[in-house]
Amino acid sequence: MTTDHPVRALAARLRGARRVTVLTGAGVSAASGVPTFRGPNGLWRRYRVEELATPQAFAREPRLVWDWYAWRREQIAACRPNRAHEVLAAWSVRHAAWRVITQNVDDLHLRAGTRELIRLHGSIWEMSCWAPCDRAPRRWRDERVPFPEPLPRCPHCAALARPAVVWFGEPLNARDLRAAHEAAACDVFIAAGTSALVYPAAGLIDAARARGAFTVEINLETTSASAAVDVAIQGAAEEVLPEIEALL
Ligand code: BV8
Ligand code: ZN
Repeated sequence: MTTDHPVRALAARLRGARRVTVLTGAGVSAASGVPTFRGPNGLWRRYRVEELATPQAFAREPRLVWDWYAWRREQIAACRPNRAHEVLAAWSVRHAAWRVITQNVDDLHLRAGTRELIRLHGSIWEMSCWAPCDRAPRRWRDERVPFPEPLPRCPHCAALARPAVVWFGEPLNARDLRAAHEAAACDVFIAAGTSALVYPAAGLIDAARARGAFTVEINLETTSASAAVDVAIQGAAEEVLPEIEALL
């Protein structure tokens, strides 16, 4: 349960803020049933990162990596946006200068109607050509669950298709990263549902503080960012965000 005071203080600060940016991680999708990465039943618990979310793993064992992503797609296909996604989407519609930056690849922010969403790690619902060929678009949407074939192919050159997500060791899209850093120049920066372990996304918290933002964390537990933010609110994003919204 959240203590009342920090939530009220944050709501008061948001009422006067022109620019607000929220960085989300797997914790905001947990209430929708999407497994987190490092929590008690986290995805990485059962798999080792280097086994799955790297280009080397895909080159070595594309079938194993696609089995994992196909399983995650099936999990996520049954999930709906929760109250955390809905509040953030409402903020992005009501305030032109309020932004959501997400590390999540489940597209639940999109499905909730979030405007100007900045997706740092891509989408599990999009593909790109593994070759890559120059005839395929940089990425295309493919929401088939389950896949008709175990190894999806590029429709333009028949090479393997890959999930259009950013794997460990791969650079983030320069345009997305630039948009995220521009959004870090804000009055209030909220890190919600992230363990703040993955860079460069986690570095946005420091970037926001360096630009004078009031920084906030909303998380069930203490993370590596908790000591660095101005206010760490211990609570569930799907409870705290609606509480704040009710005070705006
Ligand atoms: C890059 C897509 C360079 C794939 C993902 C050593 C030190 C520092 C950095 C590095 C290092 N060694 C390597 C690096 C770089 C590496 C990195 O940061 N590694 C970490 C692990 C140390 N980063 C990279 O490789 C990045 N690329 O640096 O490239 C480069 C430059 C030029 C040229 C070549 C290369 C790429 C990183 C992107 C990796 N891809 N995802 C996929 O999803 O399959 S990251 C993956 O982790 C997900 O996107 C996830 O979102 C992200 C972060 O995890 P979280 O979202 O925070 O989720 P987590 O489970 O960890 O935490 C959930 C939190 O929610 C918990 O705190 C929990 O308490 C809380 N919670 C739970 N329920 C709730 C809740 N909170 C509130 N309410 C609730 N209800
Ligand atoms: Zn191709």
